[in-house]
Amino acid sequence: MTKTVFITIAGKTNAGKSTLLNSIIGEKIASVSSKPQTTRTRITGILTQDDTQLIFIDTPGLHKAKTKLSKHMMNVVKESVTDIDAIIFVVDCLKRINEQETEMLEMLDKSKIPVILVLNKIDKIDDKAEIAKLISELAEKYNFKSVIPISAKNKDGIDIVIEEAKKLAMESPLFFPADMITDQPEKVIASEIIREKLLNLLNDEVPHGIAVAIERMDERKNKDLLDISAVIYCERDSHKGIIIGKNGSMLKEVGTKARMSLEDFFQIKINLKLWVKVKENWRNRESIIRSLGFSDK
Ligand SMILES: Nc1nc2c(ncn2[C@@H]2O[C@H](COP(=O)(O)OP(=O)(O)OP(=O)(O)O)[C@@H](O)[C@H]2O)c(=O)[nH]1
Ligand SMILES: [Mg+2]
Repeated sequence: MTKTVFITIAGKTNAGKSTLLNSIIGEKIASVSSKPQTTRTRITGILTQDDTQLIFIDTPGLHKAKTKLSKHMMNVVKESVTDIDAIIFVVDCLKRINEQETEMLEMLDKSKIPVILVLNKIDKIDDKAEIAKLISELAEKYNFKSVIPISAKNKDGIDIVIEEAKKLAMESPLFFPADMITDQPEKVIASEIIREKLLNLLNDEVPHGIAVAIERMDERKNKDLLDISAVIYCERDSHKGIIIGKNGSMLKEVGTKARMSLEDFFQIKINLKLWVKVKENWRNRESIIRSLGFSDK
């Protein structure tokens, strides 16, 4: 009989949840950046080993919601931690536990859902006693199924996370084909790859106001070529100028980096066309949030 388990990956923004998901799956399926609030929707990663299927759900990071988009993102988190078999709660071991994390840990403690605590970024700590201290501090307050120190970036401890996740699997038919790694539609993956490049290349407040919509994605007949056209939405004319850059240099760099990652993911030559448009204050406009696919409803 096969076994499955659904596990939500939750925690503060920038803790390394998406990096962890990518390391578990062994492929880049979730966008990663040093900027907070990188992940905006739930991203499913599927790992099937022998007769066990682990289904991980990466979520937007906990933060104080200031825009309507942020509120939708926090609703996605709330929905993703109920009706689930287990939670992996990721903590950045370099940072103090904040209010949002405490609130969620208390909520999970009451819910009786098994929680695996993952202390991430241990590669940045030389004094291992520090890690032990943090573990005992948290384990004293909350009830964890297990506590695992890892470095998601260096793929250190990932095998232990997978082993612990497997212990929670229950007899059931498989929900996805064994070779499937995500249920994200191809257009969503493509737009996330482009947005990730923008997050990594741009500074300050510009990246947070960006959304990417794929207008077209067609494979040319008889040619191994995929045409992708995407629109980059931003909130202001001045931001549009920054995204395009001097003589189009920034957009060109984004395009080149995105095309390379897209070709890597889709394993086909790609012809990428990018446009930049302004939609003022879109993160507070319900209809635009919905049309871009970020609504939690
Ligand atoms: N040194 C170090 N950096 C890490 C590690 N894991 C993640 N990072 C970095 O931390 C930053 C945030 O990583 P993400 O995976 O995007 O974090 P996240 O929790 O998904 O963030 P949100 O989607 O905003 O909630 C990136 O710059 C990563 O490269 C780690 O194990 N060690
Ligand atoms: Mg993320």
